[in-house]
Amino acid sequence: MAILLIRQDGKTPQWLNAFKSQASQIECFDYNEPHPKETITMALVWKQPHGLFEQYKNLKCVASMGAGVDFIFEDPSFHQELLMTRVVDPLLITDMEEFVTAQVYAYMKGLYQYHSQQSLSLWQQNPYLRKKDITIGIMGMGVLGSATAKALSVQGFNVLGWSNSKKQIEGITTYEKVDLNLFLEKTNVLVCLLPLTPDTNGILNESLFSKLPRGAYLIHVARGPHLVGEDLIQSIDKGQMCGAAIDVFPTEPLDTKSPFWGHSKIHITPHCASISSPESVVAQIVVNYNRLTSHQPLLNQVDTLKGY
Ligand code: NDP
Ligand code: OXD
Repeated sequence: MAILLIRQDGKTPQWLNAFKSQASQIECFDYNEPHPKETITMALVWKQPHGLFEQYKNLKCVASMGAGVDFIFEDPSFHQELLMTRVVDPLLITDMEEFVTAQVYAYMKGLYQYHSQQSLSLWQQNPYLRKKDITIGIMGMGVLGSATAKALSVQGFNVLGWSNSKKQIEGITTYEKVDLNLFLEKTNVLVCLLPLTPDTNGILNESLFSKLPRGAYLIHVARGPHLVGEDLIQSIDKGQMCGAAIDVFPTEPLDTKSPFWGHSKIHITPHCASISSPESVVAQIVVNYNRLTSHQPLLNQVDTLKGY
């Protein structure tokens, strides 16, 4: 029995080192190196090339290295007999809370505008917003959305949450799926923390933006395909949206020719809102590997019928 690590962005050595220091007894292989396919029972993946899983006849579980699992569902070689797990990790949660909070304050205080002014040596005070002027609406009130909502609420922000099923969270007004329009009409800073599924693909579009109060701001930290890029640019150009901070893109790295790069009201970060820490995450993978070996239920198992 062994674990196969499949990712192609050069970060595999960090993960292998974390296994070496925390569980040297577990055999782990890098997909990019020769490995005995018949020994593999768990695949630990991040944006794996599609079509590989069927080559591993003893594979039982595909574990995401992150919170999202969209790239596993999209792989035609993933089948219903395989188990799927994802990351639920305290560091991933606090990193996301902090990133979204930082973007909210940067927007409120107009910090991006001062950054542009600095490049022009322009000394100019601009009006800014206060907490009372902002209602933050979070789409997706799961592990990351709920924690981020609570972190903002504790700091005195007015926070709303929208999700498939209604949540009860002290201090936060929550809306269930059918009440999307009610949620949108009260939100002027929209945060997307939805999983990418067929139901949420393209959800951030012109029609949705038109239901927000005029001049709303978008903080998008979920997945690239949630957002219809041209719709955002048009909505900004018309003044319906006043700008956006975007961390995730349909193709990453973002193409150097993308109109987002040069847009003065769009602020880009390279999918860094919250990055899985191998040192922190490997511990739960080891627990799950041992559970898999002893036929016990897994932690953070994804309901493959639900799709996220
Ligand atoms: P969860 O699965 O815990 O939460 C998902 C939430 O979205 C749930 O509240 C769910 O509702 C809601 N939801 C799902 N589908 C719909 C829908 N069609 N309509 C309305 N609500 C819906 O996920 P996490 O919070 O752990 O992660 C969210 C996403 O964040 C990940 O999938 C990933 O894409 C992204 N991410 C981005 C990172 C970055 O660095 N930019 C880092 C980590 C994650 P319900 O509660 O009723 O099921
Ligand atoms: C994740 C991510 O899903 O980093 O964890 O986007």
